[in-house]
Formats: sequence, structure tokens, C-alpha cells
Amino acid sequence: MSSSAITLSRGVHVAHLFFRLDRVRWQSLTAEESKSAQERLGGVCARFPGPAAPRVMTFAGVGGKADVIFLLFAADLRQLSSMQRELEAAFPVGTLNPVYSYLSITELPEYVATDDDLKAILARDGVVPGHPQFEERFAAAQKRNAEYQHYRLYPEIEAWEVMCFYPMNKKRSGADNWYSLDFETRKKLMASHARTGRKYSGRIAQLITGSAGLDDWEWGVTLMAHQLDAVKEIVYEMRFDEVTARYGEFGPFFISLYLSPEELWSHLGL
Ligand code: 76R
Repeated sequence: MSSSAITLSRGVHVAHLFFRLDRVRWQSLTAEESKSAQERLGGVCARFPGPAAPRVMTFAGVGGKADVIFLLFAADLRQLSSMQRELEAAFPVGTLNPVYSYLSITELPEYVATDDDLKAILARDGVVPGHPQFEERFAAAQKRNAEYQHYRLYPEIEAWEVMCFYPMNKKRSGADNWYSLDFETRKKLMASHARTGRKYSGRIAQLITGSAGLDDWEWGVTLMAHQLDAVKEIVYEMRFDEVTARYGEFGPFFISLYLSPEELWSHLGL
């Protein structure tokens, strides 16, 4: 078997892994066994600190759906899989049981701003070709756009206090079939979606990863926030955007706290 890297043409692989702890099994561990599991986990995480891939982030679930959550980023699919196996193996056999998982990849949105879009935005401020500031403003807009696209493909997601993850689809039913809309219509609807999103700048950091053909839904939505009402507000407000109201379909929602492996141990009382 070859062990060469399995990379994407562009972007990185992302795995959201959700586990429940077997408390009965954990009870039979000695303090030393618990401590060495924590050290093993800390060791794996220390090798993948981020902020770019390869990266492991650790979370504690809030509510009843999962206890321990890992968010993994890797350019190489083999490495992503090995990282998962190493994280699992850090825990004594039978203590960590998978309850949900999501595999996706980073992607450039189909509706990225073109040079013509950037010129149209400048024209709204009266900055048209020939204007003394045109060249400078256009170059700055192109630079921002290039940086923006880079971070869509190679995210360095903010390590804020709270993560909300859920998968979603765009509907394909009867009159509401996203995939039979033409490109310009989809682009217009997504632009209005993005305007809503940008209002939450500083309160919500979003990562949209694509999973058509990879997992049960079409996208994974990862929201980082400082507090939960920001999550509730953005998800609620977006329900009124046409693109979500007509075409959005959602899977289960998972809320978790971003914690270091040490914090995770004390938080979970391990
Ligand atoms: O890439 C960009 O940020 C440009 C604009 C943009 C695109 C193309 C954008 C902006 N999103 C895009 C694509 Mn989004 N997003 C979601 C959800 O709960 C819901 O109703 C939907 C879940 C949230 C909360 C959210 C937030 N977005 C997408 C796609 C892919 C669609 C496709 O390709 O057909 C999905 C599934 C999706 C879903 N979006 C933003 C946000 C936020 C906060 C922004 C502004 C980001 C910023 O400007 O920093």
C-alpha cells in the first residue's frame, strides 16, 4: 500500500468528531491511567497547534449530544485519518464512543467576487476608471479579495469560547430547487445572505465547508462565538433570508466549549 499524501487540488480536509465518554468504564481507571491519557491527548494536540492545518482543536459538548469533540484540519487525508486514530488511541479502550462525525473540505464559494464585481462596488462610491484613486482602491480590493479567498481554502479559524456546528443542504423539492436556479440568481441570493452574515462581524466567525459526496449533508457550518445569543441571533435572522427561508435544510446542531486538553480534563472531571 502506498503511503503517499492524498491531497486536494486546493484546500484542506476537515473532520468534526463527536464522542460520548463511558463514565462506568472511566470509573475503573486509576488516577495514573487518567493522567497518562491526558498527557497522550496533550501530546497529540501539541503537535498540531495550528492556526493553519494540520490542526487539532478540542471541545467539551454542552447539553446531551456529546461529551468530547475534536475539530481536525489536514491537507493530507491520510494525515487527517491518522490524527483521528491517534486522538482516539489517547483514551483507554472503551472509554470514548463515537456518536456523530462529519467529514468535509474547505472550498472557494462558487460566487466569489470577480474583478468586475469589485469595480462595480467601487463605482457605487463614484470611483470609476480614470478617477485619481481608482488604481489604488482597485488594487486594495483585489488584495483583500485574494486574502479572503486564501483563508476560505486555508482557514485559521478563531479559537473563540463557543463552537456551534451543524450540517445543511440546499433544497431540491418541487418549485424550491436550488440546483435548478441559474448562476446569477444564486449569486444574488448568496450576496444578500453574505450581507446578513457581515453584520455579525466580531461576534461570529464562520467556516463553511463542502461535503457533497463526502457526508450526509452538502455543507458543514462551523460558527465560533463569544456567547450563545450571537449564534441564536444569526441563525434566526438568516432564516428570513430568502436563500435560507426557501432553500435551507438543517441537520442536528451541536454546541460546545473550546477547551485545552488540560481544561477538558478538569471540566469533565476526568
Ligand atoms: O465567502 C463569503 O463569505 C462570501 C459570502 C458568503 C458565501 C458565498 C457567505 C457569508 N456565506 C457563503 C456561503 Mn454563509 N453561512 C451559512 C450559515 O443558518 C443558516 O441559515 C445557514 C448557515 C451561516 C450561519 C452562515 C454565515 N454560507 C454559504 C454556503 C454555501 C452555499 C453555496 O455555495 O451554495 C452555505 C451553506 C452557507 C451557510 N455566511 C457569510 C455567514 C456569515 C457570518 C457570512 C459573512 C462572512 C464574512 O463576511 O466575514
